[in-house]
Amino acid sequence: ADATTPTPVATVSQYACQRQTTTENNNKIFTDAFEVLAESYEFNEMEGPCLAFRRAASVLKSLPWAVQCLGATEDLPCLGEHSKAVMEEILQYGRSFEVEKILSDERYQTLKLFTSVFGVGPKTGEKWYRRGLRSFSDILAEPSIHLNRMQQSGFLHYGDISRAVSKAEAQALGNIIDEAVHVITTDAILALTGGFRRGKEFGHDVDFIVTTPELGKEGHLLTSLIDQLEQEGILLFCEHQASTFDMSKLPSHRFEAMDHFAKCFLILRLENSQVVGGLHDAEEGGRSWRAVRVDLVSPPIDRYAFALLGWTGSRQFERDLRRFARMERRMLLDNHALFDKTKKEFLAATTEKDIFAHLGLEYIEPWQRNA
Ligand code: DGT
Ligand code: MG
Repeated sequence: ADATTPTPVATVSQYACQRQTTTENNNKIFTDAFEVLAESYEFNEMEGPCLAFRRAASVLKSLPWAVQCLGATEDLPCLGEHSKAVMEEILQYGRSFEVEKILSDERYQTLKLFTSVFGVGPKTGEKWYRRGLRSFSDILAEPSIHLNRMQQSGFLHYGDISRAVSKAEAQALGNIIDEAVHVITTDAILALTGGFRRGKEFGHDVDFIVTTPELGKEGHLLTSLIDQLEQEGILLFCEHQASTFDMSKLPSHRFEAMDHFAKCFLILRLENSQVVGGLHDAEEGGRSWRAVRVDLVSPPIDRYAFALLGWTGSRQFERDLRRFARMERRMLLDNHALFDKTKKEFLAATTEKDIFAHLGLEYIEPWQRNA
């Protein structure tokens, strides 16, 4: 080769949907620090810096190498001055003093604790903090606090559902739900989605899509499935949200808004004997089961590809898919549809590959979406 030809350096895209990100993270020391900063900004309702740190973390997660000096980050997108200053501290001292300050901050610690309860978001956490509450016993001893059903279950099953769910446990739940849904309809479609579809070893919950090939039957399917799980005696908690889906609406601009499909947020009872390789921590305590958080979403079959893509995540991957569609293609994407603003028409898709193709993106496998 000609010695004067510069070696082409693969440039890293600013969009997670143009990067391949496996579960292997070579830059965890930096991304853990960025996640603390992002969360702290989130607790302070500073969306801009929060997203900036999430984007920076996502870029570092995609690298097949570990950053060993700041010079190596020169050509990387989404790393601002603040991110680089934190990285420099970590490179020099092995830790970030700014991050350590946040971790020892009472407000951060309390909001982190409160929002770790199922059904408690940053708003409620903040409200409790402002009332001077600092611990679970403070909350439970305060007579004027009304906990909703979800929060009551969150406290009741706190130990179990704050412990990570393993892949084997996710598979066991998949078998249980698969069996239950096929009692209702033989042609039911069940798909594992969320972090476990991306190949993660552990998760905070297990996410499934459940539907039927017959358009319109999916609403009744979810309620029947809940009845079936109840009859089996494994339904510990269920919050069902009926569908508010309306195809006449354009895709939503707001990412954080929930989608409009019928869905339910569950806590299920999983017997150790149902898990391959069985034994987990709880059994040592003399228990033969654990509680697990499960989300079921039930889109109409013609929305299946969009729902699958939207629920597979990661959240950062989803954010960037939408941002890419809007900024680079003048298209609107959400969990329901893809709309071309130039052609003023919806673009149909039966597979995830169809959606990537409409967007002019190289297909990214689920296990490469851990952005
Ligand atoms: P984890 O924490 O181990 O369960 O990890 P994931 O990636 O399974 O996260 P999860 O279960 O919270 O959500 C799975 C995907 O579903 C997520 O990447 C995007 C989608 N999703 C879940 N909740 C929402 C939501 O409130 N809004 C939107 N737009 N998407 C959501
Ligand atoms: Mg999940």
